[in-house]
Amino acid sequence: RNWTTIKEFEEIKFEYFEGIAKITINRPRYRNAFTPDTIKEIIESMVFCRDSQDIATVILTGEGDKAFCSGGDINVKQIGGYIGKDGIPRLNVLDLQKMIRSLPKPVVAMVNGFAIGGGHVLHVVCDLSIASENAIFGQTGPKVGSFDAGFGSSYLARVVGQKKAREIWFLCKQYSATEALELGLVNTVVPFDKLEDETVAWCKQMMQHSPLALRMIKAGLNAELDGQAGIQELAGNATMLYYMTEEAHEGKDAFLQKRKPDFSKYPKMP
Ligand code: 2NE
Repeated sequence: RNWTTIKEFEEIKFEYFEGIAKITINRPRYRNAFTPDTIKEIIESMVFCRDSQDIATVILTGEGDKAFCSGGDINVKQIGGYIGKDGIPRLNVLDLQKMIRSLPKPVVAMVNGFAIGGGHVLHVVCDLSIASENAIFGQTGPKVGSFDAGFGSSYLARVVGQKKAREIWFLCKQYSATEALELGLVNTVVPFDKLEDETVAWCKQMMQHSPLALRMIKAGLNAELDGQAGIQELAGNATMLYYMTEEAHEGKDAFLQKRKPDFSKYPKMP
């Protein structure tokens, strides 16, 4: 498959192929652990994906055959958070989690090995997860002095249920791809050498469908869980659709033409 580079980064690869963007965490030396700079680069790529007319779906993955992502890079964890090039401690992976959830296009985790700690949370918040047979899943926070009590816990519980979510966090065990499939934590499991083909096939199938329909479904599924922030997102989509109607333009045109708007001609749908 001929992926072309969209932009060169230091800690990720950002590539394109036939409507699909692929973001690859490129730190195999550290099992694709992320630093604040890795996350900044992914966020920049996600903004590009959101705005691009040529991109319909996004794949998030890790370089190599060992790890999808092993969470925050413990080497740069300091008092108050993870330290990047600017020397400021932060936990900007939370911004990325929100961004993945609100990106108005499907984001697919292509889990090619360990999805551990904050790396596990990243696949959890993706819309779909396609795993290779060698993938291993788990949280480590309570073992290494961390936790994610946000999406990493509450959304996980929505996916696997309360008991299992508590087990995953309290015991910090590792789960095979087969176990993850049984838990509903991933959508399918394939041999490693079929992982990209399968993931691209899922993306291509979604790309045959109405992007607006997928966008609304994603926003609706989020809204049920995300309180006012979720409703805001769903409502933003409703506003976008409203702006596509003549009725909305009548209001705007009347203001600019300094006349009273006439909304009487627009249908009052049952
Ligand atoms: C991922 C795992 C299970 C892989 O094990 P294995 O045996 O395949 O590899 P190994 O030898 O442990 O790792 C290879 C190299 O990668 C580094 C290791 O230190 C090792 O380096 P060397 O010994 O060769 O020098 N490495 C692996 N993960 C790293 C990491 N996260 N940061 C820095 N270096 C890392 C195994 O490596 C593992 O359990 N890794 C640690 C996973 C972990 O605890 N991650 C942090 C969780 S907390 C978090 O991510 C988080 C959160 O809880 C809340 C919010 C945000 C983030």
